[in-house]
Amino acid sequence: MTLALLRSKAFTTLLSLVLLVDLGQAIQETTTTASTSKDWWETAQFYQIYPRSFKDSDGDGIGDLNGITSKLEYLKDLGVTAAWLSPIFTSPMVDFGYDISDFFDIQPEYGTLDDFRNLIKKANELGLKIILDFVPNHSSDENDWFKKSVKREKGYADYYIWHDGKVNATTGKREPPSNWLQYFRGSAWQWNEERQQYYLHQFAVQQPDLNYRSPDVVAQMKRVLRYWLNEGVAGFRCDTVPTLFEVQPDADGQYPDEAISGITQDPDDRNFLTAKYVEDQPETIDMVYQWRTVLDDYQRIYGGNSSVLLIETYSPAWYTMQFYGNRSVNGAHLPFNFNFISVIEKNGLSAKTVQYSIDLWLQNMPAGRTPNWVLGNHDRRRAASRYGLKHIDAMNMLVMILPGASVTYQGEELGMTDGEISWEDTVDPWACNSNPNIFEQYTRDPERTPFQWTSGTNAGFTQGPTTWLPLAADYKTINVETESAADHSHLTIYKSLTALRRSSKTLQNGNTRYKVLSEDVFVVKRSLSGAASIIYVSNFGSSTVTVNLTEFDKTLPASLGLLIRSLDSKKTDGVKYAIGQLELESGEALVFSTE
Ligand SMILES: *[C@@H]1O[C@H](CO)[C@@H](O)[C@H](O)[C@H]1NC(C)=O
Ligand SMILES: *[C@@H]1O[C@H](CO)[C@@H](O)[C@H](O)[C@H]1NC(C)=O
Ligand SMILES: *[C@@H]1O[C@H](CO)[C@@H](O)[C@H](O)[C@H]1NC(C)=O
Ligand SMILES: CC(=O)N[C@H]1CO[C@H](CO)[C@@H](O)[C@@H]1O
Ligand SMILES: [Ca+2]
Ligand SMILES: [Ca+2]
Repeated sequence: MTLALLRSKAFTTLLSLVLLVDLGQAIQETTTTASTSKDWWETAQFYQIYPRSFKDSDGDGIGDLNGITSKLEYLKDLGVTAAWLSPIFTSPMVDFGYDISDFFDIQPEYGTLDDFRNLIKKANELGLKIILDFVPNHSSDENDWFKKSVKREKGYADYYIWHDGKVNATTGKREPPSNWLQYFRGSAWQWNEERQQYYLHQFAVQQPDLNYRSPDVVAQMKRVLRYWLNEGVAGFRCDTVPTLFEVQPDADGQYPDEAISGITQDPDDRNFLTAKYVEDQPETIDMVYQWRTVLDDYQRIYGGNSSVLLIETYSPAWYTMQFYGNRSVNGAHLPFNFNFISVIEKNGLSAKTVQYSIDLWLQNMPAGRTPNWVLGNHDRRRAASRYGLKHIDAMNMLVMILPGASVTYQGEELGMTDGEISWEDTVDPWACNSNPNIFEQYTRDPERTPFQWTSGTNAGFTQGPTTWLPLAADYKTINVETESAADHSHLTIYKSLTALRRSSKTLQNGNTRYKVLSEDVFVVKRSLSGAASIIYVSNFGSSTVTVNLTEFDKTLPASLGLLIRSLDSKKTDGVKYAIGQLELESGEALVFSTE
């Protein structure tokens, strides 16, 4: 789905090429800068909150800010560094907050500005950072800017991308300016009766694209950033960045048509066409550099910690890596790395696809930048459903053992799986714009079901009688209450990992080596001179195997102390295991120390 599918052809071609060469034989080694003074975000665990589904405080069945505030202690206890909140701004909720009608205020059903200030205050007290979603590509059609633009009011006439369209020589009828398609199915152009022009919307009809070729828009969006920095946020996660700019019209004022991609036969599906003219334009990279300057200037003037820019992009590496900046300019701190989602979705989970996903990032990343690892978000089926519940610990371990920052989508720490949502209960516009036969291909509702706090009524998400989406079926066993009480659970494993990441200089600053060891087994070693090494080993296959870890690294001691083990592992924490003949069951994942 989404942008990744569009790229999937490129990915598959690349991947099959690489897999022909047996990567399993090669040991990949990365030397990270052994600097001991890393900034907070360079080793951070980010945690994504989908506010609508996190915690309801007033019984209306919809999550809200006071709900989040009441659960900040949970995040502290979990050991994460910063939480990023999906949009909380005023919105008609056509795309559940990604259609913003006022970038400077809070959606009433989520709370008020005072509630937000209270949330920030409590987070500061706990030493947690709060990051907001910045949705720069479009606003809601109910935004005052759009209403003024429709009326061609002074200063707003060019805020959006307007066009007269074309006249069909045969029929004499007006047609859209180009064949471009929106993400949520159908034309990306919508006729506006009042202004007598088409406007561009790369997402829903109610999400008109802002015109970044207008200096007023550029200035306005920087104002948005400064406004929330003033409210004490620690940075922004920028939504759907590659769609920011489109190609400029030609000398006659016309936009070029996209070619047919050959990926799907469905002419309403965005993937029916290429996205050469509507994504990955060079101007977009420069705009991100400009936003970074806004953040850096703010810190220079007002002091305090650095605030971060996290970028959402499913674009190919050659484009994505430019967001980091170049030799003379800083860009985003972390362009999100979705390889563990995209590559594995396309090619399945195996030691080789894990290795390939890591290579694809580390081998393309510019020198001196910080890697990051993402397992999921509110647009993708839940990690435990995609990888299989038995591999969720292995994947949570992986993203925290690898160098750099990691990102957790709410519920991944519990092993939450997708909910089953009928067509009748479906609310996601992407699915609703399709039909009862194919909606499951598009719907993003299953990964947005309410967070599971307890095994009680409505999973403790709300005191009220209803929830905005039905609960996932597994809430009686997969929830915070049950997993906290257990000696060993996905949650306790997750907490051990964040604790290790915080305490281990090796994980923060060490070198990284990794290898496919036998068909199904993947191993990572982090090492730092003068400190214990950390070894991660995981069996992604379906049968028990015995491996010899000295084949991977001859300098390892004959036995290693077990620090953390996956849920079903029958080994014992704290015990030393001989690594010459280490038996690993299917799905077993272990974290060892050389001490
Ligand atoms: C003009 O309209 C006709 C009839 O609907 C259609 O077949 C043709 O493709 C259109 N031409 C262009 C250039 O879109
Ligand atoms: C870096 O990016 C800036 C801003 O886009 C550009 O002006 C400059 O030429 C680039 N420098 C290099 C070395 O690529
Ligand atoms: C900066 O971040 C650190 C680590 O999270 C925190 O302890 C400190 O209070 C922050 N300083 C300011 C000025 O916010
Ligand atoms: C992961 C993510 O944030 N996806 C969002 C990308 O942008 C569109 C439009 O704003 C949203 O619908 C997605 O949820
Ligand atoms: Ca509520
Ligand atoms: Ca755009």
